[in-house]
Amino acid sequence: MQMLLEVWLTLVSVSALTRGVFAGYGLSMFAAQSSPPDPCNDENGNPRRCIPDFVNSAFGKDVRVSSTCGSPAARYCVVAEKGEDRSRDCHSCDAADPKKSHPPAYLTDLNNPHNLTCWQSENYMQFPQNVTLTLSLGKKFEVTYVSLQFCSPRPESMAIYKSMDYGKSWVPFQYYSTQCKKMYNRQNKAAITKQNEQEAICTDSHTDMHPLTGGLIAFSTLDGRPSAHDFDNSPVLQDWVTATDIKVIFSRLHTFGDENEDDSELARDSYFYAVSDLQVGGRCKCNGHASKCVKDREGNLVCECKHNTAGPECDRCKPFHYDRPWQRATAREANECVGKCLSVLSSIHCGAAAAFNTNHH
Ligand SMILES: [Ca+2]
Repeated sequence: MQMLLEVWLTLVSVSALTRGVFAGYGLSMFAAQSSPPDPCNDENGNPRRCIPDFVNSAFGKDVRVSSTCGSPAARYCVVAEKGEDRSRDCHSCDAADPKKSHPPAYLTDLNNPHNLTCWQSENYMQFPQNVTLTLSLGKKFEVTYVSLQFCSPRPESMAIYKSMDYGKSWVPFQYYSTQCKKMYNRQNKAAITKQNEQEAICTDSHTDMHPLTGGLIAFSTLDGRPSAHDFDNSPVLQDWVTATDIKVIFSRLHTFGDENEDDSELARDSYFYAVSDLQVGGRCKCNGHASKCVKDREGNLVCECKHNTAGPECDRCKPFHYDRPWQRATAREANECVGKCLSVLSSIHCGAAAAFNTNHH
């Protein structure tokens, strides 16, 4: 690494000298000649917008969960229906036995459709009790969707929240309920207009008790929002999709209405939340100035900033590059940060500093 850096610095100095006084911040030409195609610069070395790959940012991450079955071991029963008949097949959830445990890690492990692994709550955590799942993404992401695949029936009511400040404050993303007004004081399927594009809506779609297993809830953050087709020019929606943390609150269980009958214990042991896969689809937020996110020296996820930008989201200009206000890149304009270097000597200095920053992740 050290040797590479030295070679790089030497070449940069030579390149700066040969290009003379106006070479300044133009490192990009050099980069284009000596390295594989750079998503942040075109073939002529001119800066262009670049964005990290689309990923499931929940994958492999820890989810904090308020209730998990199995401590102590407990019975749970799975309901199946055959025509009019309902049968219950009972098992044991035991956190101490790997074959019978349903830990939170099963929410974000590799999702193999032929071998589903399900996190499962304790039985009958019914309204007004709730069950929460909280996921920290580690930095700002631009979230396209949040999806949950259920092993149990889907909840009768649930809400998805996001935080933009690492969990200090939360705003609603979306509500699902058969009774939007009663549960969340929202109208069912309210219209989104240009005036309220940052408003969470409540819907009774995807709240059926059936299928009893395998149901999906998928919230698409831009769906139905008027400025979605012009996302580049909509700071409101750019803000709306930005999240550092995601929280899901299961508010009310679906039941067959038998939980207060004679054999209520059996019924109650049949009602719980179970989820095989939680996904948060999106891109690491770098404002068009990085093509990937990497771990820094402290182990934090940060953008690998280009275009003379800096900060965890490439959200400011780096030192000596303040000649133009920082701006997000668009499809048309890279909006790179600019700094002048006035002499050959300072041009070497600027070039070296830029190379050092680029290499020093
Ligand atoms: Ca799983």
